[in-house]
Amino acid sequence: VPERGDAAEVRLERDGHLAVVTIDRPKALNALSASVLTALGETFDALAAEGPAVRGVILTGAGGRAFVAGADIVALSELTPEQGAELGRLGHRVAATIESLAAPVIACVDGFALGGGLELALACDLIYATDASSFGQPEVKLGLVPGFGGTVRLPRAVGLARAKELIYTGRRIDAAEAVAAGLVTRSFPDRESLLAGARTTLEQVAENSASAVAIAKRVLVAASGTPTETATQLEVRGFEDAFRTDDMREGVAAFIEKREPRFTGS
Ligand code: CO8
Repeated sequence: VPERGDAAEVRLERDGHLAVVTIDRPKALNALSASVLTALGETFDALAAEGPAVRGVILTGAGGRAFVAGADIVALSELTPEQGAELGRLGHRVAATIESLAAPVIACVDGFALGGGLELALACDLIYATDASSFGQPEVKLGLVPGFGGTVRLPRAVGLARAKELIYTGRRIDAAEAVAAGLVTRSFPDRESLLAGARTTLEQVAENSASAVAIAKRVLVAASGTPTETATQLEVRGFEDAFRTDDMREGVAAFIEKREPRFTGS
């Protein structure tokens, strides 16, 4: 099993055509220091370099208590405003790396997903969680504001009013409320079933055309939050791109010939 990124804080394991990325800094509840963020970015860059060999990614936290309890507050205490902005930009680059990966990424939350931790989960395609998990944007309790996409992606996930309530109060919600709000897609009784559930979904995705899934992800990410006209143009371009793929010719031919398609991802 090859490892990339900083082995001390971010682990990468391969499981056939799936990958599991684990943030492993349990003593600080997997808090995001600059080095964790850099290692995460490098890990997702390495997965992107593997191209179609990677069909799905699980992102999770080690230690059994947290996905990620936010930015590293000790590190934040020493930053100038300019360094704070730099950290924010580093975080946004990591989010962009996750969103630009062709394969879908599922955040598997088992415990706290707070502040930058919730924002990291929001950069993934889906959030699955154990029942015992909790979610929140507690930045205002520290005199801070979300700095890693919380004001952008949380309203898209749960609607503007719910996002405002969560960001202004800083209150934590449990997995049941997060499912009801549309933030979490599925919840599970324990970590084992959580990871198994994410694997099942990613395997189901991997049965389909990799190029079609990649185009769908690209359009969904790019169109999110844009005006209808821009979004529909992006969709038409994606639809056109699908027509350029071998997989589209194969998929429709297989349907017409009443056989299973043999997708190559090209
Ligand atoms: N940063 C650094 N250390 C942390 C963090 C954190 N965010 N969270 C927990 N820890 C540490 C604790 O200090 C403690 O360390 P030690 O054992 O050395 O004292 C250890 O983890 C265990 O934590 P607790 O003892 O506090 O455990 P509890 O069960 O009592 O409480 C909580 C768990 C509720 C999760 C609590 O730890 C907590 O409130 N943590 C902070 C949560 C928070 O406020 N997060 C938001 C941070 S701000 C942010 O994320 C800004 C986002 C912008 C990012 C931009 C760049 C990408």
